[in-house]
Amino acid sequence: MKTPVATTSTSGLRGEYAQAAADFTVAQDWSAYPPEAHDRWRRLYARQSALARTYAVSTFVDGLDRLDCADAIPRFEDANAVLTAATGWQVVAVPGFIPDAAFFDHLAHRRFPVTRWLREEHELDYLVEPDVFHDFFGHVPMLLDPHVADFLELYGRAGERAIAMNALEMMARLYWYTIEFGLVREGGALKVLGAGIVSSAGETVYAIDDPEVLRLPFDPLRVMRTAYAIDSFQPNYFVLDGLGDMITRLQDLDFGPLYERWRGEAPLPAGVLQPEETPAQ
Ligand code: HBI
Ligand code: FE
Repeated sequence: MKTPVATTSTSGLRGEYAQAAADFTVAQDWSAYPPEAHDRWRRLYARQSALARTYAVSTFVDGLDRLDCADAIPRFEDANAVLTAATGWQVVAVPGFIPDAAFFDHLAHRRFPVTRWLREEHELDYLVEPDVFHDFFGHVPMLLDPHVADFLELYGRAGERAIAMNALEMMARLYWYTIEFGLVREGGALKVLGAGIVSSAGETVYAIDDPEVLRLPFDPLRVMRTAYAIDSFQPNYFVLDGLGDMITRLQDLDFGPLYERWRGEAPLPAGVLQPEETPAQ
């Protein structure tokens, strides 16, 4: 899944936007999925969950097991029973990619927007927009973790100010390089955290095993200053020391002065080690 930043129009996107409420939610309408869609989900799940057991952070694997969704596209109301008890999060169905302000408002209120439709058969390996497999399989298991739960709420609450300060790109990179494409150190090993990686067969192996790709220690300002690729595997990844790392490093950070100082500067190119930097171990 590759999300363009600062989308304000939903025209040209896949999904039934005409049916959506003002907050862009729709009914999941689970009974409308044809048997082929459930079968496609089952195959995607089998492939990606096997990879995740080797490559993903244990929090992801545990969360995935708790959601018990191997055999069919999950019913969001079933997931909500698990989520509410764990962290107070909910998922809400949306037609697809939604405008930034609506997206942030949902996150700020612990509602995670999950796209209703599933990719087609010819898109099993790659698609541009988020679908229910990326959104649910990739993101929802992590919502059961208290650190990720708090981080996403904080990110949602920070959205309005970032938009007002014309610094959305800087803030969006924090989401991109953690929630979507983050790596995390666990028991001395490098593991996948991000939903964009864990929902992709090719990138899961690449992000962890490729000896050439640049992996840098997570640093909020470095992340906010780094461009990202939306149409290829990432040229660099950032490595957290643990899931608590992202929230503890951000909760007391005043983004305002950072936006003021850096929003007008060209971003650092992805994949380039800067002077004085050392890659993550
Ligand atoms: N909408 N459904 C959906 N999923 C996203 O990941 C998403 C979005 N709207 C805006 C958005 N992401 C990003 O532009 C923000 O995180 C900056
Ligand atoms: Fe995503």
